[in-house]
Amino acid sequence: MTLRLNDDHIKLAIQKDGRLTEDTRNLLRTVGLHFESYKQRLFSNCRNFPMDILYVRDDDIAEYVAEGVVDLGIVGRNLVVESEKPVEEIMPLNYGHCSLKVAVPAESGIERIEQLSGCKVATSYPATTTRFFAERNVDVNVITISGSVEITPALGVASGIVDLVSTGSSLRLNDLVAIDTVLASQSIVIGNRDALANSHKAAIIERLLTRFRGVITASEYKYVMMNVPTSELEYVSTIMPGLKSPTVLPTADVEWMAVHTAIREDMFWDVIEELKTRGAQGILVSSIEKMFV
Ligand code: PRT
Ligand code: ZN
Repeated sequence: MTLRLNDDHIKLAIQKDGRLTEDTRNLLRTVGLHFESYKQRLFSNCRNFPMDILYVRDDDIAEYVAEGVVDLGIVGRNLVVESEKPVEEIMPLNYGHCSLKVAVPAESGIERIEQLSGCKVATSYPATTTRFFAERNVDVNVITISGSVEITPALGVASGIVDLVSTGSSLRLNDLVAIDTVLASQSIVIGNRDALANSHKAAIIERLLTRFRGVITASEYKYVMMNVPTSELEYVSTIMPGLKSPTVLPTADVEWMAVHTAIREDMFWDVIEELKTRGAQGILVSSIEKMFV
């Protein structure tokens, strides 16, 4: 594949049209990149960053990165593992979460993968599936199917499947239950090893990754502002696992202090409930667009 791209630029491959496309484009725009993305385009140049973006099928991204057709790719980890290509897994992006699971018909009574010994298992992930069962010394016959894997047990093609699951509704719809997890996946950045060893390219890549980190970190925190009784301040400071010490400002009333801090999303509700029991009032919460720690 020969493309007329700028040699001074790094090249990034992203999914052209699929589940990851919108989130990936949003991420690139949130980090301030300006680029055109018409549906029919194969690539576009960033107007304000030395990078060209290629739009391809997600199945090809790991190969293009490994071969150096592009320097970076954004793709589901599931496909990177399945490709077995020598690429660097650089950074998880916190979207496109799913897992590759072993599932069987609900009425089969099968609960452990060992019970699939000697059986057929259908999947679109033959390499990952073969490795998974081999590592556990369970001898299965892996059947490669390119789509609609979940209907194969009902068709009598296989006793079990290995397929991607996010909400699980597709499994339920087909009367299947998950009995094990092969791998957890999300959208990740992968890199070509030669590009990462090239100082010119590595510097541009690091600039891009710093921007990604700013957006990802921000999505994990909420910014909280509140008034706290001065008498409770010391205790309140200890329960707020912010970044560093919270910012504390006096208010017109000496009995109250204004406190500003960032709180991790996963502890957020517990902390807010505790703050309320300690008399905090006027709690304002906002999202953070970008955050560098
Ligand atoms: O055209 P192209 O080859 O680029 O795209 P594609 O059709 O091969 O892939 P696409 O766009 O469907 O998925 C791209 C990536 O999204 C995958 O490689 C995963 O990394 C990620 N992803 C996240 C998922 C899901 N969630 C997911 N739920 N990919 C597929 N699914 C399937 C799942 O297997 C099931 O059949 O969606 C269906 C619904 O899932 P439930 O569990 O929500 O019912
Ligand atoms: Zn695909």
